[in-house]
Amino acid sequence: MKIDVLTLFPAMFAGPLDESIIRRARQAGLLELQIHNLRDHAHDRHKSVDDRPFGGGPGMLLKPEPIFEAVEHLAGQGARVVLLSPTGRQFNQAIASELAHVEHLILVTGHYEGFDERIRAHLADDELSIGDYVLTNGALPAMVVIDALARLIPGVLGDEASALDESFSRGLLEYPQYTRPAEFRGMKVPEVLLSGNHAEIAKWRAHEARLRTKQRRPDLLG
Ligand code: 4FN
Repeated sequence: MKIDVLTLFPAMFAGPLDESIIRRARQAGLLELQIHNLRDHAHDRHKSVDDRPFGGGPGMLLKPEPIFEAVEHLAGQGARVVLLSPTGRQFNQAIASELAHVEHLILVTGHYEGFDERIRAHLADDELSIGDYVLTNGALPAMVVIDALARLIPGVLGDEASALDESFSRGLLEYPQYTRPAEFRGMKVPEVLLSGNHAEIAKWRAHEARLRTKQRRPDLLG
């Protein structure tokens, strides 16, 4: 999978995407990730990428020309152009699974007050938000999306972590888990988990997962 990111803050991407599983995916060639500075696509000698909104009002908007040209420069046939923006549909595991099949993704991140509307209307194929809070720019959302997609690329995860997908695809939160010691400061591990009775353990876990989901995230049960 190839992912291009357009941002005004390429340096923000340096640490998080060079660690752990993402790093291995990149080294193995399973994930081809390129971060592009939007400012490199500005025309004028001041390298301006933003301008004031028509009609007045506070703040600045990202101009259409640099973003259109950057995307056209990167997009071959069939690249999916995704805008990260609070106006987007909320990113979730189902969207991650769907996007993980895309061959070439271009993520466009915002700054200032946002984008000229023509970018949204005529350039983007899709618009995603990672949640409802005010951010300074779209770099962290882009990294969240990249992280969620990367681990779904076949070959990126070992068997252990893949198991997590099975539990999530059942749509429930995790059941409580314990490791040694069996008693810590008077706090005991539930007896059933020490019993060796695998059928009882599976039953207990299924019950706890459902209970916890119902109590804490009823929205996941639909
Ligand atoms: N944010 C809200 C309402 C109005 C504006 C914002 C906001 C960065 C360029 C967008 C934020 C959150 C999740 C991108 C927020 C995301 C962004 C995201 C984002 C600078 C303009 C801005 C009602 C959601 C609180 C700033 C609500 N997922 N504007 O944050 O890019 O992807």
